[in-house]
Amino acid sequence: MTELNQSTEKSRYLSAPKRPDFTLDQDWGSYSAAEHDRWDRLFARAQTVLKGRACDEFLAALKTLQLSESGIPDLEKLSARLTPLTGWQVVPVAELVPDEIFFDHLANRRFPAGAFIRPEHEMDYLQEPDIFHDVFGHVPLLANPVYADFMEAYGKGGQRAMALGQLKNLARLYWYTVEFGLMKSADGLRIFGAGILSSATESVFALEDASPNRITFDLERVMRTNYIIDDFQQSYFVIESFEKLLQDSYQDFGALYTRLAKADDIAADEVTPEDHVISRGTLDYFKRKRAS
Ligand code: HBI
Ligand code: FE
Repeated sequence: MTELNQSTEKSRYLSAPKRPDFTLDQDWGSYSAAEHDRWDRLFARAQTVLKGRACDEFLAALKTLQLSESGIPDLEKLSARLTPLTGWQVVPVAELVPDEIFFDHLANRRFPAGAFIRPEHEMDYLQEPDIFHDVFGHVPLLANPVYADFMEAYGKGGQRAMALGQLKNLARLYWYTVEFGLMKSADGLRIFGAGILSSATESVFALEDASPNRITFDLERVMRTNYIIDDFQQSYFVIESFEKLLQDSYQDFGALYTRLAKADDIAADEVTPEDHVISRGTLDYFKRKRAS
Protein backbone atom coordinates (compact mmCIF):
# COMPACT_ATOMS: atom_id res chain seq x y z
CA MET A 1 0.00 0.00 0.00
CA THR A 2 1.50 3.34 -1.00
CA GLU A 3 1.72 6.46 1.14
CA LEU A 4 -0.59 8.19 -1.32
CA ASN A 5 -3.31 5.60 -0.71
CA GLN A 6 -2.87 5.97 3.03
CA SER A 7 -3.27 9.72 2.96
CA THR A 8 -6.58 9.28 1.12
CA GLU A 9 -7.71 7.01 3.98
CA LYS A 10 -7.81 9.96 6.33
CA SER A 11 -9.06 12.43 3.73
CA ARG A 12 -12.18 10.36 3.07
CA TYR A 13 -13.24 11.47 6.59
CA LEU A 14 -11.90 15.02 6.27
CA SER A 15 -14.03 15.50 3.16
CA ALA A 16 -17.12 13.67 4.47
CA PRO A 17 -20.17 15.73 5.47
CA LYS A 18 -20.23 16.45 9.20
CA ARG A 19 -23.01 17.38 11.58
CA PRO A 20 -22.93 20.63 13.62
CA ASP A 21 -21.42 18.65 16.52
CA PHE A 22 -18.62 17.51 14.15
CA THR A 23 -19.69 13.86 14.17
CA LEU A 24 -19.90 11.94 10.89
CA ASP A 25 -20.69 8.50 9.52
CA GLN A 26 -17.97 5.96 10.35
CA ASP A 27 -18.86 4.13 7.11
CA TRP A 28 -17.44 0.96 8.66
CA GLY A 29 -17.80 -0.99 5.40
CA SER A 30 -15.30 1.32 3.72
CA TYR A 31 -12.24 0.19 5.75
CA SER A 32 -9.88 -1.88 3.59
CA ALA A 33 -8.37 -5.20 4.60
CA ALA A 34 -5.05 -3.33 5.05
CA GLU A 35 -6.65 -0.92 7.54
CA HIS A 36 -8.24 -3.75 9.56
CA ASP A 37 -4.89 -5.52 9.54
CA ARG A 38 -3.18 -2.46 11.02
CA TRP A 39 -5.65 -2.47 13.90
CA ASP A 40 -5.02 -6.18 14.48
CA ARG A 41 -1.25 -5.73 14.64
CA LEU A 42 -1.51 -2.71 16.94
CA PHE A 43 -3.92 -4.62 19.18
CA ALA A 44 -1.78 -7.77 19.35
CA ARG A 45 1.35 -5.80 20.23
CA ALA A 46 -0.46 -3.77 22.89
CA GLN A 47 -1.89 -6.94 24.46
CA THR A 48 1.61 -8.34 24.88
CA VAL A 49 3.11 -5.13 26.22
CA LEU A 50 0.27 -4.21 28.55
CA LYS A 51 0.06 -7.43 30.54
CA GLY A 52 1.43 -6.43 33.95
CA ARG A 53 1.73 -2.79 32.82
CA ALA A 54 -1.84 -1.51 32.27
CA CYS A 55 -4.01 -1.06 35.35
CA ASP A 56 -6.39 -3.93 36.17
CA GLU A 57 -9.40 -1.71 35.52
CA PHE A 58 -8.24 -1.22 31.91
CA LEU A 59 -7.51 -4.89 31.25
CA ALA A 60 -10.87 -5.89 32.71
CA ALA A 61 -12.68 -3.31 30.57
CA LEU A 62 -11.04 -4.57 27.35
CA LYS A 63 -12.68 -7.92 28.04
CA THR A 64 -16.02 -6.45 29.07
CA LEU A 65 -16.23 -4.44 25.86
CA GLN A 66 -14.99 -7.39 23.79
CA LEU A 67 -12.31 -5.35 22.08
CA SER A 68 -10.07 -7.67 20.12
CA GLU A 69 -7.85 -8.17 17.13
CA SER A 70 -10.72 -8.79 14.75
CA GLY A 71 -10.52 -5.60 12.79
CA ILE A 72 -11.38 -1.95 13.44
CA PRO A 73 -14.41 -1.82 15.75
CA ASP A 74 -17.77 -0.66 14.48
CA LEU A 75 -18.46 2.26 16.83
CA GLU A 76 -22.24 1.76 16.85
CA LYS A 77 -21.82 -1.83 18.00
CA LEU A 78 -19.22 -0.77 20.55
CA SER A 79 -21.57 1.89 21.92
CA ALA A 80 -24.31 -0.74 22.19
CA ARG A 81 -22.06 -2.63 24.63
CA LEU A 82 -20.80 0.46 26.48
CA THR A 83 -23.98 2.49 26.97
CA PRO A 84 -25.78 -0.05 29.20
CA LEU A 85 -22.76 -0.05 31.53
CA THR A 86 -22.15 3.66 32.12
CA GLY A 87 -24.29 5.67 29.70
CA TRP A 88 -21.28 6.58 27.51
CA GLN A 89 -21.33 6.44 23.70
CA VAL A 90 -18.48 6.59 21.18
CA VAL A 91 -19.10 8.93 18.23
CA PRO A 92 -16.95 9.16 15.07
CA VAL A 93 -15.19 12.41 14.11
CA ALA A 94 -12.59 13.22 11.44
CA GLU A 95 -9.91 14.85 13.59
CA LEU A 96 -9.46 17.09 16.64
CA VAL A 97 -12.68 19.01 17.21
CA PRO A 98 -12.89 22.55 18.64
CA ASP A 99 -12.64 22.73 22.43
CA GLU A 100 -16.27 23.77 23.07
CA ILE A 101 -17.52 20.91 20.87
CA PHE A 102 -15.20 18.45 22.65
CA PHE A 103 -16.38 19.50 26.11
CA ASP A 104 -20.04 19.40 25.07
CA HIS A 105 -19.56 15.79 23.97
CA LEU A 106 -17.83 14.76 27.21
CA ALA A 107 -20.32 16.61 29.41
CA ASN A 108 -23.04 14.51 27.73
CA ARG A 109 -21.16 11.23 27.93
CA ARG A 110 -20.18 11.05 24.28
CA PHE A 111 -16.55 10.33 23.47
CA PRO A 112 -15.47 11.66 20.05
CA ALA A 113 -13.16 9.15 18.36
CA GLY A 114 -11.11 9.76 15.23
CA ALA A 115 -12.45 7.39 12.54
CA PHE A 116 -9.23 6.97 10.53
CA ILE A 117 -6.41 4.59 11.40
CA ARG A 118 -2.76 5.67 11.43
CA PRO A 119 -0.75 5.01 8.26
CA GLU A 120 1.88 2.28 8.12
CA HIS A 121 4.82 4.68 8.53
CA GLU A 122 3.35 6.06 11.77
CA MET A 123 2.51 2.78 13.51
CA ASP A 124 4.77 3.67 16.47
CA TYR A 125 3.94 7.29 16.92
CA LEU A 126 1.59 9.91 15.57
CA GLN A 127 0.54 13.21 17.04
CA GLU A 128 -3.14 13.26 16.04
CA PRO A 129 -5.68 10.97 17.67
CA ASP A 130 -6.59 8.07 15.34
CA ILE A 131 -9.09 5.29 16.05
CA PHE A 132 -6.50 3.11 17.77
CA HIS A 133 -5.52 5.86 20.22
CA ASP A 134 -9.12 6.92 20.83
CA VAL A 135 -10.85 3.54 20.94
CA PHE A 136 -8.14 1.30 22.35
CA GLY A 137 -6.62 4.00 24.58
CA HIS A 138 -9.62 5.98 25.84
CA VAL A 139 -12.80 3.96 25.46
CA PRO A 140 -12.19 0.89 27.69
CA LEU A 141 -12.02 2.87 30.93
CA LEU A 142 -15.32 4.56 30.07
CA ALA A 143 -16.84 1.21 31.06
CA ASN A 144 -15.53 1.83 34.60
CA PRO A 145 -18.23 3.73 36.54
CA VAL A 146 -15.83 5.91 38.54
CA TYR A 147 -13.67 6.83 35.57
CA ALA A 148 -16.86 7.44 33.57
CA ASP A 149 -18.00 9.99 36.18
CA PHE A 150 -14.59 11.68 36.13
CA MET A 151 -14.69 12.14 32.36
CA GLU A 152 -18.13 13.70 32.46
CA ALA A 153 -16.97 16.00 35.28
CA TYR A 154 -13.96 16.96 33.16
CA GLY A 155 -16.25 17.90 30.26
CA LYS A 156 -18.37 20.09 32.53
CA GLY A 157 -15.21 21.55 34.08
CA GLY A 158 -13.96 22.33 30.58
CA GLN A 159 -17.09 24.32 29.82
CA ARG A 160 -16.60 26.36 33.02
CA ALA A 161 -12.87 26.78 32.41
CA MET A 162 -13.53 28.14 28.92
CA ALA A 163 -15.97 30.70 30.32
CA LEU A 164 -13.29 31.75 32.86
CA GLY A 165 -10.40 31.74 30.37
CA GLN A 166 -8.61 29.02 32.38
CA LEU A 167 -8.43 26.25 29.83
CA LYS A 168 -4.63 26.18 29.80
CA ASN A 169 -4.52 25.04 33.43
CA LEU A 170 -7.35 22.53 33.08
CA ALA A 171 -5.89 21.00 29.91
CA ARG A 172 -2.78 20.08 31.93
CA LEU A 173 -4.94 18.02 34.27
CA TYR A 174 -6.28 16.06 31.28
CA TRP A 175 -2.79 15.66 29.87
CA TYR A 176 -1.20 14.27 33.01
CA THR A 177 -4.12 11.97 33.93
CA VAL A 178 -6.38 10.93 31.03
CA GLU A 179 -3.51 10.95 28.52
CA PHE A 180 -0.36 10.16 30.50
CA GLY A 181 -1.45 9.06 33.97
CA LEU A 182 0.03 6.27 36.07
CA MET A 183 -1.64 4.62 39.07
CA LYS A 184 -0.40 2.84 42.19
CA SER A 185 -1.29 -0.80 42.64
CA ALA A 186 -0.35 -3.50 45.14
CA ASP A 187 2.06 -4.88 42.52
CA GLY A 188 3.73 -1.58 41.61
CA LEU A 189 2.97 1.23 39.17
CA ARG A 190 0.45 0.68 36.40
CA ILE A 191 -0.62 2.69 33.33
CA PHE A 192 -4.05 4.25 32.84
CA GLY A 193 -3.33 7.18 30.46
CA ALA A 194 -4.54 6.63 26.88
CA GLY A 195 -1.49 8.27 25.31
CA ILE A 196 0.72 5.66 26.96
CA LEU A 197 -1.64 2.68 26.51
CA SER A 198 -1.84 3.29 22.75
CA SER A 199 1.98 3.43 22.39
CA ALA A 200 3.92 0.21 22.94
CA THR A 201 7.22 2.09 23.23
CA GLU A 202 5.95 4.65 25.72
CA SER A 203 4.31 1.89 27.79
CA VAL A 204 7.75 0.48 28.51
CA PHE A 205 9.41 3.89 28.86
CA ALA A 206 6.84 5.30 31.28
CA LEU A 207 7.18 2.41 33.72
CA GLU A 208 10.73 1.13 33.28
CA ASP A 209 13.08 3.77 31.85
CA ALA A 210 15.32 5.58 34.35
CA SER A 211 14.89 8.92 32.53
CA PRO A 212 11.50 10.32 33.58
CA ASN A 213 10.44 11.55 37.02
CA ARG A 214 7.55 9.70 38.64
CA ILE A 215 5.78 11.91 41.13
CA THR A 216 2.71 11.41 43.32
CA PHE A 217 -0.25 13.21 41.74
CA ASP A 218 -1.29 16.52 43.26
CA LEU A 219 -4.03 18.30 41.34
CA GLU A 220 -2.85 21.87 41.89
CA ARG A 221 0.79 21.00 41.19
CA VAL A 222 -0.17 19.26 37.94
CA MET A 223 -2.26 22.21 36.80
CA ARG A 224 0.86 24.39 37.09
CA THR A 225 3.03 22.01 35.06
CA ASN A 226 4.00 22.53 31.42
CA TYR A 227 4.11 19.53 29.11
CA ILE A 228 5.67 18.42 25.86
CA ILE A 229 3.35 17.19 23.13
CA ASP A 230 5.74 15.57 20.68
CA ASP A 231 7.86 13.16 22.73
CA PHE A 232 7.78 10.93 25.82
CA GLN A 233 6.97 12.80 29.03
CA GLN A 234 9.74 14.06 31.32
CA SER A 235 7.49 13.59 34.36
CA TYR A 236 4.63 11.16 34.94
CA PHE A 237 2.18 11.66 37.80
CA VAL A 238 0.87 8.76 39.85
CA ILE A 239 -2.69 8.70 41.22
CA GLU A 240 -3.86 6.56 44.18
CA SER A 241 -7.09 5.46 42.55
CA PHE A 242 -9.88 6.66 40.28
CA GLU A 243 -12.02 7.29 43.39
CA LYS A 244 -9.44 9.72 44.77
CA LEU A 245 -9.04 11.44 41.38
CA LEU A 246 -12.81 11.88 41.09
CA GLN A 247 -13.00 13.31 44.63
CA ASP A 248 -10.23 15.78 43.82
CA SER A 249 -12.15 16.93 40.77
CA TYR A 250 -15.18 17.86 42.90
CA GLN A 251 -13.36 20.72 44.68
CA ASP A 252 -14.00 24.44 44.07
CA PHE A 253 -12.12 25.16 40.84
CA GLY A 254 -12.98 28.87 41.10
CA ALA A 255 -10.78 29.19 44.18
CA LEU A 256 -8.18 26.97 42.55
CA TYR A 257 -7.97 29.19 39.46
CA THR A 258 -7.52 32.26 41.68
CA ARG A 259 -4.51 30.60 43.35
CA LEU A 260 -3.13 29.35 40.04
CA ALA A 261 -3.25 32.85 38.56
CA LYS A 262 -0.65 33.92 41.16
CA ALA A 263 1.51 30.79 40.98
CA ASP A 264 4.46 30.27 38.65
CA ASP A 265 4.42 27.53 36.04
CA ILE A 266 6.56 24.47 36.71
CA ALA A 267 8.79 23.13 33.93
CA ALA A 268 8.01 19.66 32.58
CA ASP A 269 11.24 18.18 33.97
CA GLU A 270 11.27 20.03 37.30
CA VAL A 271 11.00 18.41 40.73
CA THR A 272 9.83 20.76 43.49
CA PRO A 273 10.64 20.53 47.23
CA GLU A 274 6.97 19.76 47.99
CA ASP A 275 6.81 16.80 45.59
CA HIS A 276 6.41 13.23 46.79
CA VAL A 277 8.90 11.68 44.42
CA ILE A 278 8.44 7.99 43.63
CA SER A 279 11.47 7.84 41.36
CA ARG A 280 13.61 10.76 40.37
CA GLY A 281 14.52 10.69 36.68
CA THR A 282 18.03 10.80 35.30
CA LEU A 283 16.58 12.66 32.28
CA ASP A 284 19.21 10.78 30.22
CA TYR A 285 16.84 10.08 27.33
CA PHE A 286 16.10 13.79 26.97
CA LYS A 287 19.74 14.86 27.33
CA ARG A 288 20.76 12.34 24.67
CA LYS A 289 18.12 13.70 22.32
CA ARG A 290 19.20 17.30 22.85
CA ALA A 291 22.79 16.34 22.16
CA SER A 292 22.03 14.57 18.90
N1 HBI B 1 -10.92 16.65 19.90
N2 HBI B 1 -11.37 14.65 18.84
C1 HBI B 1 -10.79 15.32 19.85
N3 HBI B 1 -10.07 14.65 20.79
C2 HBI B 1 -9.46 15.31 21.83
O1 HBI B 1 -8.82 14.67 22.68
C3 HBI B 1 -9.57 16.71 21.90
C4 HBI B 1 -10.33 17.36 20.90
N4 HBI B 1 -10.48 18.69 20.94
C5 HBI B 1 -9.90 19.48 21.98
C6 HBI B 1 -9.11 18.73 22.98
N5 HBI B 1 -8.99 17.43 22.90
C7 HBI B 1 -8.38 19.49 24.07
O2 HBI B 1 -8.49 20.82 23.75
C8 HBI B 1 -8.88 19.39 25.50
O3 HBI B 1 -8.54 18.23 26.14
C9 HBI B 1 -8.31 20.48 26.35
FE1 FE C 1 -6.24 11.23 23.65
